Amino acid sequence: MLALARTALVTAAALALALAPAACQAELVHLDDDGGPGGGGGVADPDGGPGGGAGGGPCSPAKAQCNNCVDDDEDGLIDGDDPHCSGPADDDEGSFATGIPGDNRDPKKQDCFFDGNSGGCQVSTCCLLPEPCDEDTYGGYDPASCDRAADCAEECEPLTPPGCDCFGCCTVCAPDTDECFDILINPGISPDCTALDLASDDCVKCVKSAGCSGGGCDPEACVLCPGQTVDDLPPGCSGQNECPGGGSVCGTSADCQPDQFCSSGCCIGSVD
Ligand SMILES: [Ca+2]
Ligand SMILES: [Ca+2]
Ligand SMILES: [Ca+2]
Repeated sequence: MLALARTALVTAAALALALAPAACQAELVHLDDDGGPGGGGGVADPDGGPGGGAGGGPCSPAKAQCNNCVDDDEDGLIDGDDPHCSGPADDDEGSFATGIPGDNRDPKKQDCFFDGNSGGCQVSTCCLLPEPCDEDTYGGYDPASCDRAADCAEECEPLTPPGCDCFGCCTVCAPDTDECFDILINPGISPDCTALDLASDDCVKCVKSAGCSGGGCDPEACVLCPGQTVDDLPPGCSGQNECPGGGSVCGTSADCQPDQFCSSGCCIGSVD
């Protein structure tokens, strides 16, 4: 009898765990609808790059769109709170493009998405997509390259926001509905995807790499996903977010170390 009760308890616990992700989504609080889709933004600096210092540190009007203290696309989320901002050098707050010339455009190979360049350690795009992978579009599937994701960790994990893997597979939550999806945000893969239309086929759904990650996001554990603010956290968090791995909580980049960037409420590293 005791054994039977114990089995039932374990089964109930397993069931609760299995149901947890769905419950999380259902309980998410909707954001204020005070922003609306913005008209502006989304255009990269025509002369190629952000002016006045691309690195982290406190926002200033001379810096790139994602670190200029302004809600460029008028969606209610400023700079690192905006899911379209991959880092302080990202000069395009209105889309998942980075506004950095030549950055992250390869549909077949993915490198560290958050280091502001293409190259370095790479995995096949198919490592990050559900099977079966369309190899005509995304190139050959090299399982060995998936294992090499861990080689990127030392360099890339410090630059990767919570909720994303190193290659730009991120749990992005729509600012207007707070519905969340795992999206490969690389504009080479999802060129027409924006946070306003995450459910569409324009936003290619992905499977995160286990080998290289900025840490998971989970509002139930008070860790914000890209696109969320503390207003989206459950009451138990008391309006305060937490960061994976004991990282530093921030409101803006001014709360972080001089070379860091505040992304979804957590200080992350940045590159110049
Ligand atoms: Ca901005
Ligand atoms: Ca914004
Ligand atoms: Ca962007």
